[in-house]
Amino acid sequence: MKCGFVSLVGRPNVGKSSLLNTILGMKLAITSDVSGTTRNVIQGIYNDEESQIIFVDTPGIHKPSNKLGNLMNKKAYNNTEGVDVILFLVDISKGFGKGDQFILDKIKDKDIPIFLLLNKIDLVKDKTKLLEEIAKIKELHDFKEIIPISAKKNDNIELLLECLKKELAESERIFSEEDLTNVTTRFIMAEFVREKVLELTHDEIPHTVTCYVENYEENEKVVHIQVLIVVDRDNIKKIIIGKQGSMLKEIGTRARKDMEAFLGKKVFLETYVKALKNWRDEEKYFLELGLKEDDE
Ligand SMILES: Nc1nc2c(ncn2[C@@H]2O[C@H](COP(=O)(O)OP(=O)(O)OP(=O)(O)O)[C@@H](O)[C@H]2O)c(=O)[nH]1
Ligand SMILES: [Mg+2]
Repeated sequence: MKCGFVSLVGRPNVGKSSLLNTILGMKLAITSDVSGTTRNVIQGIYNDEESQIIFVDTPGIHKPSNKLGNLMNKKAYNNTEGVDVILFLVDISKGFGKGDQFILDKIKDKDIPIFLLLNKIDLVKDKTKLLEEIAKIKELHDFKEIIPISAKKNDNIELLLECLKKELAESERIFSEEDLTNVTTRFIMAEFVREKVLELTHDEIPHTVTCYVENYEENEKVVHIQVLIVVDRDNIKKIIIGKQGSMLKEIGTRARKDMEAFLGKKVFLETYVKALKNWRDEEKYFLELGLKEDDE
């Protein structure tokens, strides 16, 4: 049995969480076309007959503009320590940029094999240009593997898993086969709501929305879930609620579908929004995001 830890790192929006979901064959981590979607480190445990691979999804590494950004970068770097392989993702439809180089410089001397994953190849029409780009990137580091993939279209994911297994050591399973992740179901439910907020409001609202499950009651057939959406300004609250509550209703409808797919049960979801001034400055904000404990 081949087992080990593999972390996913890269700039925001390159497709780390999408890749995690594709590998697991289910939606565990939320994704969006807005940068900075992932805030927490999320482990997803992949099992097959011959392996167990613990994939560690991390926040995109970026130029931080506030305390939250700093903490997110730190989380991402911390999770490149002690792993067996680093998957370094690049959005190849955009090419290899300064931000990618910055991350490579931080991880390349760690004595951990790095796989360079050129994601979003489905968007690359000019294959000659792609080959030229690969030739250039090859010179930057002695990557263990360079694999063009599409997390969205499931291209080369089998190949990636085969290559990973070659790098991992023989051992017993580390977690039981029923274990799926390190995060709680409540956390995942709150994330589903946050994803819909990002999806539906786009650039109208900043990334400072936080969602909590305030109440979670489950019986054999149904789950009742109450989610609080916290923002720091009244005008953002208004946007999220929408005309006569229409936006909030749509957020709820979409999130409920994901919840039902995940839980395999009928879900009654209630969502409401609160604006709390200075929310982002509060200690509690960082604590609740789970970003504090091992960052000291
Ligand atoms: N066309 C295409 N789009 C992709 C692919 N992989 C991811 N995306 C899209 O890219 C966007 C960002 O994906 P995420 O998985 O959220 O990216 P991330 O790297 O986790 O981003 P952060 O959490 O912000 O660091 C989403 O809109 C995805 O649907 C791909 O292979 N092809
Ligand atoms: Mg992500």
